[in-house]
Amino acid sequence: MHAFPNSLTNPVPAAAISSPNSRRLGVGTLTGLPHTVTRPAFTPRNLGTGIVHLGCGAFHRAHQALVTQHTIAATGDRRWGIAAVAMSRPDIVHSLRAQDNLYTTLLRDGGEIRAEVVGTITAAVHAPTDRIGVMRRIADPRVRIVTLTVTTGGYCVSPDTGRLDAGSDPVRHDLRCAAKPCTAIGMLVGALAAVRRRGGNPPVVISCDNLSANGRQLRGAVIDFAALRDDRLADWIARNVQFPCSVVDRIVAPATAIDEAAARNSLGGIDDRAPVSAEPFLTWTIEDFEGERPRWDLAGARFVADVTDHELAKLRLLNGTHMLLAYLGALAGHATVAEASADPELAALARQFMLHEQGPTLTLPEPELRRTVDDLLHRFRNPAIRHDMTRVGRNGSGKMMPRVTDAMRENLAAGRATPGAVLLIAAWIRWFDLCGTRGATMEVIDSRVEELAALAAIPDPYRRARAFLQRTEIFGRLPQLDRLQQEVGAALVELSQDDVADVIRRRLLEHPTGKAA
Ligand code: CS2
Repeated sequence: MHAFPNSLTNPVPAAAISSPNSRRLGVGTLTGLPHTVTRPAFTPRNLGTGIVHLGCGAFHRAHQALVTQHTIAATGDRRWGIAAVAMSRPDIVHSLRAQDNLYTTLLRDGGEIRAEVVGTITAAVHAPTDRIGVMRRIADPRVRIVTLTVTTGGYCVSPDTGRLDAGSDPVRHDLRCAAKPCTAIGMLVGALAAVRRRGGNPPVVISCDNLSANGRQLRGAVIDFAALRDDRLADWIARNVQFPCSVVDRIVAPATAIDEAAARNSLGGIDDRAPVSAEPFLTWTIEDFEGERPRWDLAGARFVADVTDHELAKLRLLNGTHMLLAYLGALAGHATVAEASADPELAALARQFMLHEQGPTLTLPEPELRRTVDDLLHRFRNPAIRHDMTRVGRNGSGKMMPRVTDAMRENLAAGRATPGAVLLIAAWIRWFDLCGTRGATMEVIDSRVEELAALAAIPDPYRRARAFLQRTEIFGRLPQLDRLQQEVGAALVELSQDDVADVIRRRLLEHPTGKAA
């Protein structure tokens, strides 16, 4: 039986083949690139497609697509090309197709750039205009792995219940139009239903997003969605489909005109309209699973029995501190994480926050914690990565719990003070006051922006602090609410009156080690 009706399975147009004279990156220009540029060690056109990736953003292209390239180079196993699916905007699809799906990764450390042309993308697909094509590809028996970077919102999970948000508009749409879903969850369920009808093993589905227990959240959302269509399908997915958790760590900044210029320079004058820029650091930890997979472990990834400790350390040390630097850094007038972490007060606060607030909630031994903190501060300071505050600070309401307040709750229960988390929360609230005012550089992008802006309008800072802190869907259930209200309220007053540097200096002196006062 055909997985999808034939009339609807229009093949995605083949990538445009560039002419040998083109000044644009493509198969025809690959051989003439300067020897300093690393090229695929295989012929890109000879790859099969064993992976479908949903969310063809810079993060995927600077990470998984590159690791897969190194894996294919190490093993010669040509089955693992990637059909990369853009979930919303078509620009990246157009750019990739115009250059035979090739693009450059620029690994930047200060002034140093290492350029590598990546050739693992076998097809660039635009989901909104080819939803059936996406499902057809996922259901293809040669596809053994589906990976996702669709951001937190893409999982359609309600923060209140941790299960599928069945009442949200996109989910309701996908339940009505099962044949043409718009969400990643709807597409996965549609494709898995086709695999079940066809028979044979389903692909393994791996989340690469920055969520806690990302595989389990994804599994829950997919099974909940399937159950709303057909209980037997939900049951089949629960028994047959593996959703390992995975943790990716690489700081990737969105590409700008500067990156295009840097790519052209590295490629000896050849244009690349889809370069990605990232730091050299990279880790990828994947919960082990049954079945075929590329030997990503030969190219820097790790398969482990359980990713939990690694995930907590990454979310709390790196991502939590990113939030601290973004919210306070923007209030101090810094435009990027690199600028903020070169500021002595902010750097001292970030170090204290990691060592004495986030660190004690993790299983990392002290010397490893210290090493990780030093490395992170070095990574944050990388001036070549323009990680702007609005981007790092976006969707704070969805990031607070896993990155900040879960640890804060543990600290309070253990009698440890939480001055960094208090300042972080106060600075985030302050963004709502300042956003849109004259001279403010930050922009609040948040799925709850309207309701939170209404809370931010409460004139009394202590009442305002309480109104925020009571939002359990953002912070979880916080203990010692009266004390926290006083602390966040006082921080709000100080941040509205004084320089950020003075506020930090005063508070660092009050709690020099973050221990309970
Ligand atoms: C950042 C992450 O924007 C953010 O939330 O904290 O994208 C961060 O750069 C990556 O998780 C690094 O691995």
